[in-house]
Amino acid sequence: AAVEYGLEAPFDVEFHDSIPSTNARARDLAGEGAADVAVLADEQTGGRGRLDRAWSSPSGGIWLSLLVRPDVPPAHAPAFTLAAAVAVTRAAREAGVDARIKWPNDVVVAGEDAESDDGERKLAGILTEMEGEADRVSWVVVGTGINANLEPAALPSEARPATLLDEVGAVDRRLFTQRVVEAFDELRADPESVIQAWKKHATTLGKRVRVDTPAGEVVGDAVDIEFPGTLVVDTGEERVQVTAGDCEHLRP
Ligand code: BT5
Repeated sequence: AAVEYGLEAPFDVEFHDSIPSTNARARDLAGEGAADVAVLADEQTGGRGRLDRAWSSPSGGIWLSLLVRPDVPPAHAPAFTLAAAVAVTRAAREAGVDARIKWPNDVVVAGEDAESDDGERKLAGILTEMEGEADRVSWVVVGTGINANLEPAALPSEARPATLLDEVGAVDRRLFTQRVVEAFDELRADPESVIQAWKKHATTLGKRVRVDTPAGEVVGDAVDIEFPGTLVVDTGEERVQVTAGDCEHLRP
């Protein structure tokens, strides 16, 4: 079923009932010179996560890609992932969900045992893609997948998914998306403010973590986050700055 989105400015909206991937569509639009477009779909048939993983996107979710052309160097792109995570977390908390941010790109709902990630379930994930020169990005596409009006059973169980439907009942997807886009728009105007906002809702800080990074595994205490989205892990011997990777919360 199609949904009337009609988002308010500053993003033009392109809505699809079904599309392979809103990120792929936003990248095409970037190639055509577009800016400040929100691509939305009710269903994606080829949704992607990081490292080309599949992202399950049945009808009823909020599959959203924001195409922006910020005046920043490519190294600042992680701040946009963080901004989207904060935006989704705020909207979910307003809707009554105890959402928190798991570094770097997950919005999760806490489980019974809030001290470890046992039972933490993934409500949303973010995939940021970009193109640009050394000193300035040409475009950034911030893809955000939010499990909205879906049953968790419609998603892969090994992914331990959470959905808004299951947590608080069906949401008005147009309004929810509007809140996410507004918050993102506010945060992107001041990327350095994102870090403070992120810390407020982070579940990773203070936890013992194992991070699988391109340079190897880092195990220690997640002690801080630094602009543009670097996780600082205290291994007991040194403080390691991790810019990318998959993070697992360990029991203390
Ligand atoms: C992400 O990747 O979490 C980024 C997901 C981005 C999706 C959006 S939807 C709109 C836009 N268009 C796209 O094509 N993509 C973006 P990653 O951290 O790599 O997590 C991927 C893993 O999450 C998978 O390997 C599964 O285990 C799990 N997963 C797949 N679908 C899920 C879902 N709907 N909910 C929760 N977990 C899921």
